Amino acid sequence: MNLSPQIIGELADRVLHAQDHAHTITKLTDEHPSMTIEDSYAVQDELRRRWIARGDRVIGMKAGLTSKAKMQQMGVHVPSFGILTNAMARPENGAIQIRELVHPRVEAEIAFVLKKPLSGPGCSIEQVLDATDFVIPAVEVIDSRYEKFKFDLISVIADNGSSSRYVTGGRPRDPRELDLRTIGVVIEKNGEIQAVGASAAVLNHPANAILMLLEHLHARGESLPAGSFVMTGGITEAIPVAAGDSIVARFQDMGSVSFRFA
Ligand code: OOG
Ligand code: MG
Repeated sequence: MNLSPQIIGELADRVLHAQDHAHTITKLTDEHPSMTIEDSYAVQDELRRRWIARGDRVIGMKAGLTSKAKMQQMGVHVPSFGILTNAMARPENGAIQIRELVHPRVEAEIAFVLKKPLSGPGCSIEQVLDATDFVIPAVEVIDSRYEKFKFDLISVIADNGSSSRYVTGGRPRDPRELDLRTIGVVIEKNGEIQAVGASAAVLNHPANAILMLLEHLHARGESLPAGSFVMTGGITEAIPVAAGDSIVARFQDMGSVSFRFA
C-alpha cells in the first residue's frame, strides 16, 4: 500500500459521489501515480463500508475483464473483482433510468448462486459446481465513472469494476445439467443482434472466474459465504446503450433476460 488511510477514504468519497450522481472523474492514477492494486481494493473496502452504513446489503461479487473480448475492448489484460449490492439489482422487463448513469454499456454474463461457502486457494471447478445452488443468466450494466470510459486496472478497481446495475432472468439451472463451456449467448438491442459468443470465452469455463475470485479473496483474508451471487464476466464485448433502447440477451438452454432503458 502506498496511500494513507486518509487518502483512501477521500478517494472512496470521490468515487461514491460520482457513482451516486452520475458524473465523471479523472483517473485516480493521474493524481496518484504511485497507487497500487492493493490501494484500489482498499478503496473498494471503503466503498463497502459506506454502502453498509447507509443500509445497502452486499449480495455477492463480480469478476470482470475475464474474456479476451472484454480485455481487448478495454485495453486491460488482468481480471478485476468488485462488490455487488442489492441497490444495483433491477427487475427483469423493467426500465433502467439512463439519467442515473453516465455512459452505460451492457454485458451478458453467467451468474452463480452458492448454496455452500467457498474459500480458496486450491479450489477446483468440481468444488465450485458442488457448492453451486444454480446458475442463472445475467446482464450487467457497467458504467465507468472515468471520462470516455478510459481507465487502467488500478483506477477501474477503485471504481468497483464499473459496476452500476444488473438484471437476472431466464431459468435458473443446475450447473451439472449444462456444459458451462458451450453456452451460446446472443445480445440484441432493439431487435438487432449486437454480439454473439460462447461461455468458454470466460477463462475457458466461467467457474474459473470464481476460482480466480477465491484466490483474490483469500489473499485478503476473505471468502464467499453460502448464498453469494457471483457474476463471472462479460462473454462478449460490452454494448453501449441509450434511452429508449430495449435489450434482450438470449442464453442457450437458460432462457433470456429482457429490459429497457428509459
Ligand atoms: C470493467 C468491468 C468489466 C466484465 O464483465 O468484464 C466487467 C469495465 O469494462 O468497465 O464487468
Ligand atoms: Mg461485467
